[in-house]
Amino acid sequence: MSENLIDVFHARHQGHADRPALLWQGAVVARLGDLPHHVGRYRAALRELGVARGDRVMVKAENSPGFVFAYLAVLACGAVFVPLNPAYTAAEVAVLIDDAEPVLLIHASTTAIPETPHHPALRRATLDADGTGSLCHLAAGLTPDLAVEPVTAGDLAAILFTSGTTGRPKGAMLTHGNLASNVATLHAEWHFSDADAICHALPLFHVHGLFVALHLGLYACAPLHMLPKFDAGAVIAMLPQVTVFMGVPTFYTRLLDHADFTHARAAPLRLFISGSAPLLPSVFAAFEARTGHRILERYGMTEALMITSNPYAPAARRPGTVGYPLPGVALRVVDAARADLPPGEVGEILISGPNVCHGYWRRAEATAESFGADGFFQTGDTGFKDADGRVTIAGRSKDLIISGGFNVYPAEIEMLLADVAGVADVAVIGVPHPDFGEAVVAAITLDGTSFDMADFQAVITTHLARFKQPKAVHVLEDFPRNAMGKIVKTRLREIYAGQFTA
Ligand code: MCA
Ligand code: AMP
Repeated sequence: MSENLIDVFHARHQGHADRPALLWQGAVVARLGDLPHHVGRYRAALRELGVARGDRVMVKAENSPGFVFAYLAVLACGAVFVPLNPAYTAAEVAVLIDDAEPVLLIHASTTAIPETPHHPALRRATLDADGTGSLCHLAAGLTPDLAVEPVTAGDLAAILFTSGTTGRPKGAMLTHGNLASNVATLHAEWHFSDADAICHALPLFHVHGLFVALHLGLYACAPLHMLPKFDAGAVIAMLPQVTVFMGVPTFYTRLLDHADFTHARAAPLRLFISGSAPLLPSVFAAFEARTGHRILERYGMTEALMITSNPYAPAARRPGTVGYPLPGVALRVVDAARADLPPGEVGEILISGPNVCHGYWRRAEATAESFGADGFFQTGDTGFKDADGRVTIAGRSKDLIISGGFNVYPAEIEMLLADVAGVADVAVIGVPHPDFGEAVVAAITLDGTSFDMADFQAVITTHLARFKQPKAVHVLEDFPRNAMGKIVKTRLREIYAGQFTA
Protein backbone atom coordinates (compact mmCIF):
# COMPACT_ATOMS: atom_id res chain seq x y z
CA MET A 1 0.00 0.00 0.00
CA SER A 2 1.25 3.47 -0.80
CA GLU A 3 2.31 5.57 2.17
CA ASN A 4 2.27 8.85 0.26
CA LEU A 5 1.15 11.59 2.66
CA ILE A 6 -1.32 12.69 -0.03
CA ASP A 7 -3.09 9.32 0.26
CA VAL A 8 -3.20 9.77 4.04
CA PHE A 9 -4.90 13.16 3.61
CA HIS A 10 -7.31 11.87 0.94
CA ALA A 11 -8.42 9.01 3.16
CA ARG A 12 -9.18 11.47 5.96
CA HIS A 13 -11.19 13.73 3.63
CA GLN A 14 -13.72 11.02 2.70
CA GLY A 15 -17.19 12.13 3.78
CA HIS A 16 -16.08 15.79 4.21
CA ALA A 17 -16.20 16.94 0.57
CA ASP A 18 -18.17 20.12 1.30
CA ARG A 19 -15.96 21.30 4.12
CA PRO A 20 -13.73 24.29 3.24
CA ALA A 21 -10.07 23.26 3.05
CA LEU A 22 -8.47 26.65 2.46
CA LEU A 23 -9.60 30.25 2.84
CA TRP A 24 -7.58 33.15 1.45
CA GLN A 25 -8.45 36.80 2.04
CA GLY A 26 -11.66 35.57 3.67
CA ALA A 27 -12.90 33.58 0.64
CA VAL A 28 -13.01 29.79 0.26
CA VAL A 29 -10.54 28.83 -2.49
CA ALA A 30 -10.82 25.06 -2.11
CA ARG A 31 -13.11 22.56 -0.43
CA LEU A 32 -11.81 19.18 0.66
CA GLY A 33 -13.76 17.54 -2.17
CA ASP A 34 -12.16 19.62 -4.90
CA LEU A 35 -8.66 19.75 -3.42
CA PRO A 36 -7.54 16.77 -5.61
CA HIS A 37 -8.53 18.74 -8.73
CA HIS A 38 -6.56 21.84 -7.71
CA VAL A 39 -3.56 19.70 -6.79
CA GLY A 40 -4.02 17.59 -9.92
CA ARG A 41 -3.69 20.66 -12.18
CA TYR A 42 -0.42 21.57 -10.49
CA ARG A 43 0.72 17.97 -10.75
CA ALA A 44 0.01 18.07 -14.48
CA ALA A 45 1.99 21.33 -14.70
CA LEU A 46 4.92 19.87 -12.79
CA ARG A 47 4.98 16.90 -15.13
CA GLU A 48 4.99 19.23 -18.16
CA LEU A 49 7.98 20.94 -16.59
CA GLY A 50 9.78 17.61 -16.37
CA VAL A 51 9.36 16.76 -12.70
CA ALA A 52 9.57 13.04 -11.99
CA ARG A 53 9.71 10.85 -8.87
CA GLY A 54 12.68 11.67 -6.61
CA ASP A 55 13.43 15.00 -8.33
CA ARG A 56 13.94 18.05 -6.14
CA VAL A 57 11.60 20.99 -6.67
CA MET A 58 12.80 24.21 -5.05
CA VAL A 59 10.21 26.82 -4.09
CA LYS A 60 11.06 30.38 -3.07
CA ALA A 61 7.71 32.08 -2.77
CA GLU A 62 5.38 33.87 -0.38
CA ASN A 63 2.28 32.29 1.14
CA SER A 64 -0.58 31.77 -1.32
CA PRO A 65 -3.10 29.08 -2.27
CA GLY A 66 -0.86 28.26 -5.25
CA PHE A 67 2.00 27.54 -2.85
CA VAL A 68 -0.17 24.99 -1.03
CA PHE A 69 -1.32 23.32 -4.27
CA ALA A 70 2.24 23.23 -5.64
CA TYR A 71 3.53 21.67 -2.40
CA LEU A 72 0.87 18.94 -2.41
CA ALA A 73 1.47 18.36 -6.13
CA VAL A 74 5.20 17.82 -5.54
CA LEU A 75 4.33 15.11 -3.00
CA ALA A 76 1.74 13.61 -5.37
CA CYS A 77 4.54 13.30 -7.98
CA GLY A 78 6.72 11.44 -5.47
CA ALA A 79 9.16 14.34 -5.87
CA VAL A 80 11.00 16.18 -3.08
CA PHE A 81 9.88 19.61 -1.86
CA VAL A 82 12.67 22.09 -1.05
CA PRO A 83 11.23 25.34 0.34
CA LEU A 84 13.37 28.48 0.71
CA ASN A 85 12.80 31.74 2.55
CA PRO A 86 11.83 34.33 -0.13
CA ALA A 87 14.03 36.82 1.77
CA TYR A 88 17.22 34.91 0.80
CA THR A 89 19.59 36.80 -1.45
CA ALA A 90 20.68 35.44 -4.84
CA ALA A 91 24.04 34.54 -3.26
CA GLU A 92 22.35 32.44 -0.56
CA VAL A 93 20.14 30.67 -3.11
CA ALA A 94 23.04 29.84 -5.45
CA VAL A 95 24.69 27.72 -2.73
CA LEU A 96 21.47 25.81 -2.12
CA ILE A 97 20.88 25.14 -5.82
CA ASP A 98 24.39 23.68 -6.08
CA ASP A 99 23.62 21.41 -3.15
CA ALA A 100 20.05 20.29 -3.82
CA GLU A 101 20.36 20.22 -7.64
CA PRO A 102 16.66 20.80 -8.25
CA VAL A 103 15.14 20.13 -11.68
CA LEU A 104 12.71 23.02 -11.18
CA LEU A 105 12.91 26.34 -9.36
CA ILE A 106 9.53 27.90 -8.61
CA HIS A 107 9.90 31.49 -7.47
CA ALA A 108 8.00 34.71 -6.88
CA SER A 109 8.62 37.03 -9.82
CA THR A 110 9.99 39.74 -7.51
CA THR A 111 12.31 37.58 -5.43
CA ALA A 112 16.11 37.44 -5.78
CA ILE A 113 17.19 34.55 -8.04
CA PRO A 114 20.77 33.79 -9.12
CA GLU A 115 22.01 33.16 -12.64
CA THR A 116 22.79 29.45 -12.89
CA PRO A 117 24.91 28.90 -16.01
CA HIS A 118 26.41 25.72 -14.53
CA HIS A 119 22.92 24.19 -14.14
CA PRO A 120 21.71 24.43 -17.77
CA ALA A 121 18.96 21.85 -17.21
CA LEU A 122 17.32 23.76 -14.35
CA ARG A 123 13.80 24.84 -15.36
CA ARG A 124 12.10 27.86 -13.82
CA ALA A 125 8.49 28.87 -13.21
CA THR A 126 6.95 31.76 -11.32
CA LEU A 127 4.36 31.72 -8.55
CA ASP A 128 3.04 34.97 -7.13
CA ALA A 129 0.91 35.54 -4.07
CA ASP A 130 -1.86 37.20 -6.13
CA GLY A 131 -2.44 33.95 -8.05
CA THR A 132 -0.47 34.97 -11.14
CA GLY A 133 2.78 33.53 -12.43
CA SER A 134 3.74 31.07 -15.16
CA LEU A 135 3.13 28.00 -12.97
CA CYS A 136 -0.39 29.11 -12.05
CA HIS A 137 -1.20 29.89 -15.69
CA LEU A 138 0.13 26.58 -16.90
CA ALA A 139 -1.80 24.68 -14.20
CA ALA A 140 -5.05 26.53 -14.95
CA GLY A 141 -5.06 25.30 -18.54
CA LEU A 142 -4.39 21.62 -17.88
CA THR A 143 -6.60 18.63 -17.13
CA PRO A 144 -6.05 17.56 -13.53
CA ASP A 145 -3.73 14.58 -13.18
CA LEU A 146 -5.35 12.82 -10.22
CA ALA A 147 -2.74 10.08 -9.89
CA VAL A 148 -0.68 9.87 -6.70
CA GLU A 149 2.76 8.27 -6.97
CA PRO A 150 2.97 5.29 -4.61
CA VAL A 151 5.84 5.69 -2.14
CA THR A 152 6.96 4.00 1.06
CA ALA A 153 7.16 5.68 4.46
CA GLY A 154 10.94 5.86 4.06
CA ASP A 155 10.83 7.79 0.78
CA LEU A 156 11.92 11.42 0.82
CA ALA A 157 9.18 14.06 0.87
CA ALA A 158 11.14 17.21 1.62
CA ILE A 159 14.57 18.68 2.20
CA LEU A 160 14.69 21.69 4.53
CA PHE A 161 17.93 23.60 4.81
CA THR A 162 19.25 24.70 8.17
CA SER A 163 22.36 26.83 8.01
CA GLY A 164 24.47 24.72 10.30
CA THR A 165 27.02 25.63 12.92
CA THR A 166 29.88 25.46 10.44
CA GLY A 167 28.21 28.12 8.32
CA ARG A 168 27.56 25.65 5.50
CA PRO A 169 23.88 24.85 4.92
CA LYS A 170 22.74 21.29 5.57
CA GLY A 171 19.54 19.84 4.13
CA ALA A 172 17.47 17.82 6.61
CA MET A 173 15.91 14.86 4.75
CA LEU A 174 12.31 14.35 5.86
CA THR A 175 10.32 11.35 4.71
CA HIS A 176 6.62 10.72 4.13
CA GLY A 177 6.75 8.61 7.31
CA ASN A 178 8.27 11.46 9.36
CA LEU A 179 5.54 13.84 8.23
CA ALA A 180 2.61 11.41 8.58
CA SER A 181 3.57 10.17 12.04
CA ASN A 182 4.12 13.68 13.44
CA VAL A 183 0.82 15.09 12.24
CA ALA A 184 -1.11 12.08 13.55
CA THR A 185 0.54 12.50 16.95
CA LEU A 186 -0.17 16.24 17.17
CA HIS A 187 -3.76 15.71 16.02
CA ALA A 188 -4.35 13.38 18.97
CA GLU A 189 -2.27 15.26 21.57
CA TRP A 190 -3.84 18.64 20.85
CA HIS A 191 -7.41 17.22 20.51
CA PHE A 192 -7.97 18.35 16.92
CA SER A 193 -11.24 17.48 15.19
CA ASP A 194 -13.31 18.51 12.18
CA ALA A 195 -14.98 21.08 14.44
CA ASP A 196 -11.76 23.13 14.36
CA ALA A 197 -10.68 26.00 12.14
CA ILE A 198 -7.09 27.26 12.13
CA CYS A 199 -5.73 30.79 11.81
CA HIS A 200 -2.61 30.26 9.66
CA ALA A 201 -0.30 33.31 9.72
CA LEU A 202 3.06 31.49 9.57
CA PRO A 203 5.36 31.39 6.55
CA LEU A 204 4.86 28.17 4.57
CA PHE A 205 8.58 27.65 3.94
CA HIS A 206 9.40 26.34 7.45
CA VAL A 207 8.36 23.35 9.53
CA HIS A 208 6.02 25.38 11.76
CA GLY A 209 3.85 26.78 8.96
CA LEU A 210 4.10 23.81 6.58
CA PHE A 211 4.24 20.63 8.65
CA VAL A 212 2.44 21.76 11.80
CA ALA A 213 -0.21 24.35 10.87
CA LEU A 214 -0.98 23.29 7.27
CA HIS A 215 -0.75 19.55 7.93
CA LEU A 216 -2.99 19.74 11.01
CA GLY A 217 -5.68 21.54 9.02
CA LEU A 218 -5.55 18.97 6.22
CA TYR A 219 -5.39 16.01 8.60
CA ALA A 220 -8.20 17.24 10.86
CA CYS A 221 -10.42 18.45 7.98
CA ALA A 222 -10.23 21.83 9.74
CA PRO A 223 -10.50 24.87 7.43
CA LEU A 224 -7.25 26.82 7.15
CA HIS A 225 -7.80 30.58 7.26
CA MET A 226 -4.53 31.61 5.66
CA LEU A 227 -2.85 35.01 5.70
CA PRO A 228 -0.08 36.25 3.36
CA LYS A 229 1.98 36.90 6.51
CA PHE A 230 1.52 37.63 10.19
CA ASP A 231 -0.21 40.92 10.86
CA ALA A 232 -1.66 41.49 14.32
CA GLY A 233 -4.68 43.44 13.06
CA ALA A 234 -5.54 40.83 10.43
CA VAL A 235 -5.21 38.00 12.96
CA ILE A 236 -7.43 39.78 15.49
CA ALA A 237 -10.07 40.36 12.80
CA MET A 238 -10.01 36.65 11.95
CA LEU A 239 -10.29 35.29 15.50
CA PRO A 240 -14.13 35.02 15.59
CA GLN A 241 -13.92 32.46 12.74
CA VAL A 242 -11.29 30.10 14.16
CA THR A 243 -10.74 27.77 17.11
CA VAL A 244 -6.93 27.44 17.07
CA PHE A 245 -4.07 29.91 16.63
CA MET A 246 -0.40 29.00 16.50
CA GLY A 247 2.75 31.03 16.10
CA VAL A 248 6.21 32.04 17.24
CA PRO A 249 6.62 34.10 20.46
CA THR A 250 6.93 37.36 18.45
CA PHE A 251 3.33 36.81 17.25
CA TYR A 252 2.19 36.74 20.88
CA THR A 253 4.09 39.86 21.96
CA ARG A 254 2.73 41.72 18.91
CA LEU A 255 -0.86 40.60 19.70
CA LEU A 256 -0.44 41.79 23.29
CA ASP A 257 0.84 45.15 22.03
CA HIS A 258 -2.39 45.63 20.08
CA ALA A 259 -5.22 47.46 21.88
CA ASP A 260 -7.89 45.48 19.99
CA PHE A 261 -6.60 42.18 21.32
CA THR A 262 -9.07 41.68 24.16
CA HIS A 263 -10.49 38.93 26.37
CA ALA A 264 -13.66 38.91 24.23
CA ARG A 265 -11.69 38.54 20.96
CA ALA A 266 -9.78 35.52 22.25
CA ALA A 267 -12.82 33.93 23.90
CA PRO A 268 -14.07 31.77 20.96
CA LEU A 269 -10.74 29.96 20.58
CA ARG A 270 -10.00 26.70 22.35
CA LEU A 271 -6.20 26.69 21.90
CA PHE A 272 -3.21 29.00 21.44
CA ILE A 273 0.10 27.23 20.65
CA SER A 274 3.62 28.70 20.68
CA GLY A 275 6.94 27.32 19.50
CA SER A 276 10.12 27.75 17.42
CA ALA A 277 11.75 29.91 20.10
CA PRO A 278 11.46 30.24 23.88
CA LEU A 279 8.24 31.86 25.11
CA LEU A 280 9.10 34.14 28.04
CA PRO A 281 7.11 33.27 31.20
CA SER A 282 6.27 37.01 31.41
CA VAL A 283 4.54 36.78 28.00
CA PHE A 284 2.71 33.62 29.09
CA ALA A 285 1.52 35.47 32.22
CA ALA A 286 0.50 38.63 30.36
CA PHE A 287 -1.42 36.52 27.83
CA GLU A 288 -3.27 34.66 30.58
CA ALA A 289 -4.09 37.90 32.38
CA ARG A 290 -5.46 39.46 29.17
CA THR A 291 -7.34 36.48 27.72
CA GLY A 292 -7.68 33.79 30.36
CA HIS A 293 -5.87 31.40 27.95
CA ARG A 294 -2.73 29.53 29.02
CA ILE A 295 -0.55 29.26 25.88
CA LEU A 296 0.48 25.69 25.07
CA GLU A 297 4.25 25.73 24.41
CA ARG A 298 5.91 22.96 22.44
CA TYR A 299 9.47 22.32 21.23
CA GLY A 300 10.57 21.26 17.78
CA MET A 301 13.28 21.52 15.18
CA THR A 302 13.63 21.20 11.44
CA GLU A 303 15.42 17.85 11.73
CA ALA A 304 12.77 16.30 13.97
CA LEU A 305 9.51 18.21 13.53
CA MET A 306 7.68 18.37 16.87
CA ILE A 307 9.52 16.74 19.78
CA THR A 308 7.85 17.69 23.08
CA SER A 309 4.64 19.42 24.10
CA ASN A 310 3.05 20.80 27.20
CA PRO A 311 -0.08 18.83 28.19
CA TYR A 312 -3.45 19.62 26.66
CA ALA A 313 -5.05 20.25 30.07
CA PRO A 314 -4.50 24.01 30.61
CA ALA A 315 -3.74 23.69 34.33
CA ALA A 316 -0.90 21.25 33.54
CA ARG A 317 0.83 23.67 31.12
CA ARG A 318 3.85 25.18 32.82
CA PRO A 319 5.47 28.39 31.54
CA GLY A 320 9.20 28.19 30.86
CA THR A 321 9.00 24.45 30.12
CA VAL A 322 8.32 22.58 26.88
CA GLY A 323 6.39 19.70 28.44
CA TYR A 324 6.86 16.00 27.78
CA PRO A 325 8.27 14.04 24.84
CA LEU A 326 5.48 13.30 22.36
CA PRO A 327 4.27 9.65 22.21
CA GLY A 328 6.86 7.58 20.33
CA VAL A 329 9.68 10.08 20.96
CA ALA A 330 12.53 9.06 23.26
CA LEU A 331 14.37 12.02 24.82
CA ARG A 332 17.59 11.73 26.81
CA VAL A 333 19.62 14.35 28.65
CA VAL A 334 23.28 13.36 28.60
CA ASP A 335 26.74 14.54 29.63
CA ALA A 336 29.72 14.99 27.31
CA ALA A 337 30.35 11.21 27.37
CA ARG A 338 26.71 10.54 26.34
CA ALA A 339 25.86 9.11 29.77
CA ASP A 340 22.31 9.79 30.96
CA LEU A 341 22.02 12.49 33.63
CA PRO A 342 19.69 12.36 36.64
CA PRO A 343 16.62 14.65 36.87
CA GLY A 344 17.46 18.31 37.40
CA GLU A 345 20.90 18.16 35.80
CA VAL A 346 21.49 20.13 32.61
CA GLY A 347 22.98 18.32 29.64
CA GLU A 348 22.62 17.95 25.90
CA ILE A 349 19.22 16.79 24.60
CA LEU A 350 19.27 13.66 22.41
CA ILE A 351 16.20 12.28 20.70
CA SER A 352 14.99 9.36 18.63
CA GLY A 353 11.63 8.49 17.15
CA PRO A 354 9.57 8.27 13.96
CA ASN A 355 9.76 12.09 13.71
CA VAL A 356 13.54 12.29 13.33
CA CYS A 357 14.89 12.96 9.82
CA HIS A 358 16.99 10.46 7.91
CA GLY A 359 20.12 12.59 8.02
CA TYR A 360 21.48 15.44 5.92
CA TRP A 361 21.31 15.49 2.13
CA ARG A 362 24.66 14.42 0.63
CA ARG A 363 26.41 15.06 3.95
CA ALA A 364 27.37 11.65 5.29
CA GLU A 365 29.91 13.15 7.67
CA ALA A 366 27.51 15.68 9.19
CA THR A 367 24.89 12.92 9.47
CA ALA A 368 27.32 10.62 11.29
CA GLU A 369 28.31 13.45 13.64
CA SER A 370 24.71 14.25 14.53
CA PHE A 371 23.58 10.66 15.08
CA GLY A 372 25.61 8.74 17.65
CA ALA A 373 26.31 5.02 17.35
CA ASP A 374 23.19 4.56 19.52
CA GLY A 375 21.07 6.19 16.77
CA PHE A 376 20.05 9.14 18.96
CA PHE A 377 20.09 12.53 17.23
CA GLN A 378 22.01 15.33 18.92
CA THR A 379 19.72 18.38 19.00
CA GLY A 380 22.34 20.97 19.98
CA ASP A 381 19.90 22.13 22.67
CA THR A 382 20.67 21.80 26.36
CA GLY A 383 18.12 21.20 29.08
CA PHE A 384 16.96 19.05 31.94
CA LYS A 385 14.11 16.77 32.94
CA ASP A 386 12.07 16.92 36.14
CA ALA A 387 11.58 13.80 38.22
CA ASP A 388 8.35 13.18 36.26
CA GLY A 389 10.04 13.66 32.86
CA ARG A 390 8.94 17.22 32.08
CA VAL A 391 11.54 18.95 29.91
CA THR A 392 12.97 22.46 30.30
CA ILE A 393 15.26 23.93 27.63
CA ALA A 394 18.22 25.63 29.34
CA GLY A 395 20.15 26.90 26.32
CA ARG A 396 21.95 25.75 23.22
CA SER A 397 25.30 24.03 22.78
CA LYS A 398 25.08 25.02 19.09
CA ASP A 399 25.93 28.63 18.31
CA LEU A 400 22.53 29.75 17.06
CA ILE A 401 20.46 32.92 17.26
CA ILE A 402 16.65 32.72 16.94
CA SER A 403 15.27 36.05 15.76
CA GLY A 404 11.50 36.31 15.43
CA GLY A 405 11.41 32.52 14.99
CA PHE A 406 13.99 32.51 12.18
CA ASN A 407 17.31 30.78 12.79
CA VAL A 408 20.51 32.69 12.23
CA TYR A 409 23.83 30.87 12.43
CA PRO A 410 26.63 33.22 13.58
CA ALA A 411 29.29 31.13 11.80
CA GLU A 412 27.74 31.89 8.40
CA ILE A 413 27.86 35.65 9.02
CA GLU A 414 31.29 35.54 10.64
CA MET A 415 32.77 33.72 7.62
CA LEU A 416 31.34 36.33 5.29
CA LEU A 417 32.41 39.38 7.30
CA ALA A 418 35.91 38.09 8.07
CA ASP A 419 36.66 38.36 4.35
CA VAL A 420 35.78 42.06 4.10
CA ALA A 421 38.82 44.31 3.49
CA GLY A 422 40.21 45.79 6.69
CA VAL A 423 38.46 43.37 9.05
CA ALA A 424 40.74 41.46 11.42
CA ASP A 425 38.26 39.44 13.45
CA VAL A 426 34.49 39.09 13.79
CA ALA A 427 32.06 37.79 16.38
CA VAL A 428 28.31 37.59 15.83
CA ILE A 429 26.03 37.23 18.84
CA GLY A 430 22.35 37.32 19.74
CA VAL A 431 21.11 39.81 22.33
CA PRO A 432 17.64 40.22 23.88
CA HIS A 433 15.18 42.13 21.68
CA PRO A 434 11.66 43.14 22.76
CA ASP A 435 10.03 42.20 19.44
CA PHE A 436 12.22 39.46 17.90
CA GLY A 437 13.25 37.77 21.18
CA GLU A 438 16.87 37.89 20.05
CA ALA A 439 18.54 40.29 17.61
CA VAL A 440 21.74 39.80 15.62
CA VAL A 441 24.69 42.00 16.65
CA ALA A 442 28.16 41.96 15.06
CA ALA A 443 31.41 43.07 16.66
CA ILE A 444 34.57 43.49 14.59
CA THR A 445 38.19 44.46 15.03
CA LEU A 446 40.21 46.09 12.25
CA ASP A 447 43.62 45.09 10.92
CA GLY A 448 44.74 48.69 10.28
CA THR A 449 44.51 48.52 6.48
CA SER A 450 41.78 50.41 4.67
CA PHE A 451 38.31 49.73 6.05
CA ASP A 452 35.16 51.34 4.71
CA MET A 453 31.92 50.98 6.67
CA ALA A 454 29.83 51.58 3.54
CA ASP A 455 31.57 48.68 1.73
CA PHE A 456 31.13 46.55 4.84
CA GLN A 457 27.38 47.28 4.92
CA ALA A 458 27.14 46.61 1.19
CA VAL A 459 28.58 43.11 1.67
CA ILE A 460 25.95 42.49 4.34
CA THR A 461 23.02 43.63 2.21
CA THR A 462 24.15 41.81 -0.93
CA HIS A 463 24.85 38.50 0.76
CA LEU A 464 22.51 38.15 3.70
CA ALA A 465 18.73 37.95 3.91
CA ARG A 466 17.32 40.88 5.89
CA PHE A 467 16.54 38.85 9.01
CA LYS A 468 20.20 37.73 9.24
CA GLN A 469 21.62 41.23 8.89
CA PRO A 470 23.12 42.58 12.12
CA LYS A 471 20.84 45.19 13.68
CA ALA A 472 23.99 46.78 15.18
CA VAL A 473 27.72 46.66 14.32
CA HIS A 474 30.39 47.55 16.91
CA VAL A 475 34.00 48.28 15.99
CA LEU A 476 36.21 47.22 18.92
CA GLU A 477 39.86 47.74 19.85
CA ASP A 478 40.00 44.07 20.86
CA PHE A 479 37.68 41.26 21.92
CA PRO A 480 37.32 39.80 25.38
CA ARG A 481 39.37 36.59 25.02
CA ASN A 482 40.09 33.54 27.15
CA ALA A 483 43.53 32.11 27.98
CA MET A 484 43.56 30.30 24.61
CA GLY A 485 42.96 33.58 22.79
CA LYS A 486 39.41 32.54 21.83
CA ILE A 487 36.69 35.22 21.76
CA VAL A 488 34.46 34.94 24.83
CA LYS A 489 30.99 35.37 23.35
CA THR A 490 29.25 35.12 26.71
CA ARG A 491 31.12 38.27 27.80
CA LEU A 492 30.16 40.05 24.56
CA ARG A 493 26.51 39.10 25.14
CA GLU A 494 26.72 40.61 28.64
CA ILE A 495 28.23 43.83 27.29
CA TYR A 496 25.52 44.34 24.66
CA ALA A 497 22.61 42.75 26.59
CA GLY A 498 20.86 46.11 27.01
CA GLN A 499 21.38 47.31 23.44
CA PHE A 500 17.69 46.97 22.50
CA THR A 501 15.99 46.53 25.86
CA ALA A 502 17.56 49.15 28.12
C1 MCA B 1 11.66 40.48 9.55
N1 MCA B 1 12.77 41.16 9.87
C2 MCA B 1 13.41 40.50 10.82
C3 MCA B 1 12.64 39.35 11.06
N2 MCA B 1 11.57 39.38 10.27
N3 MCA B 1 14.55 40.75 11.48
C4 MCA B 1 14.94 39.87 12.39
N4 MCA B 1 14.25 38.74 12.66
C5 MCA B 1 13.11 38.46 12.02
N5 MCA B 1 12.43 37.34 12.25
C6 MCA B 1 13.27 42.43 9.36
C7 MCA B 1 12.44 42.95 8.23
O1 MCA B 1 13.00 42.54 7.01
C8 MCA B 1 12.49 44.44 8.43
O2 MCA B 1 13.67 44.98 7.94
C9 MCA B 1 12.56 44.59 9.90
O3 MCA B 1 13.14 43.37 10.38
C10 MCA B 1 11.24 44.79 10.56
O4 MCA B 1 10.29 44.05 9.84
P1 MCA B 1 8.83 43.78 10.34
O5 MCA B 1 7.89 44.36 9.35
O6 MCA B 1 8.67 44.11 11.76
O7 MCA B 1 8.85 42.20 10.20
P2 MCA B 1 7.71 41.33 9.65
O8 MCA B 1 7.77 41.30 8.17
O9 MCA B 1 6.45 41.72 10.33
O10 MCA B 1 8.19 39.87 10.12
C11 MCA B 1 8.26 39.53 11.47
C12 MCA B 1 7.61 38.17 11.70
C13 MCA B 1 8.35 37.17 10.80
C14 MCA B 1 6.15 38.22 11.30
C15 MCA B 1 7.76 37.83 13.15
O11 MCA B 1 9.72 37.23 11.09
C16 MCA B 1 7.82 35.77 10.92
O12 MCA B 1 6.79 35.45 10.31
N6 MCA B 1 8.46 34.90 11.71
C17 MCA B 1 8.06 33.52 11.85
C18 MCA B 1 9.22 32.61 11.58
C19 MCA B 1 8.82 31.13 11.61
O13 MCA B 1 7.79 30.74 11.06
N7 MCA B 1 9.63 30.27 12.21
C20 MCA B 1 9.37 28.88 12.32
C21 MCA B 1 10.59 28.11 11.90
P3 MCA B 1 13.66 46.34 7.14
O14 MCA B 1 12.96 47.32 8.02
O15 MCA B 1 15.08 46.64 6.92
O16 MCA B 1 12.92 46.02 5.89
S1 MCA B 1 10.31 26.33 12.13
C22 MCA B 1 11.13 26.05 13.61
O17 MCA B 1 11.78 26.89 14.12
C23 MCA B 1 10.97 24.76 14.37
C24 MCA B 1 10.76 23.56 13.56
C25 MCA B 1 9.83 24.89 15.34
O18 MCA B 1 9.99 24.45 16.49
O19 MCA B 1 8.77 25.39 14.94
P1 AMP C 1 14.98 25.19 13.45
O1 AMP C 1 16.34 24.71 13.16
O2 AMP C 1 14.56 26.41 12.73
O3 AMP C 1 14.01 24.12 13.28
O4 AMP C 1 14.98 25.62 14.98
C1 AMP C 1 14.98 24.64 15.96
C2 AMP C 1 15.46 25.21 17.26
O5 AMP C 1 14.53 26.16 17.76
C3 AMP C 1 15.57 24.17 18.33
O6 AMP C 1 16.74 23.40 18.22
C4 AMP C 1 15.52 25.03 19.57
O7 AMP C 1 16.80 25.59 19.83
C5 AMP C 1 14.57 26.13 19.17
N1 AMP C 1 13.22 25.95 19.70
C6 AMP C 1 12.12 25.48 19.09
N2 AMP C 1 11.06 25.49 19.92
C7 AMP C 1 11.49 25.99 21.10
C8 AMP C 1 10.89 26.26 22.36
N3 AMP C 1 9.60 26.06 22.57
N4 AMP C 1 11.68 26.75 23.35
C9 AMP C 1 12.98 26.97 23.14
N5 AMP C 1 13.62 26.75 21.98
C10 AMP C 1 12.87 26.26 20.96
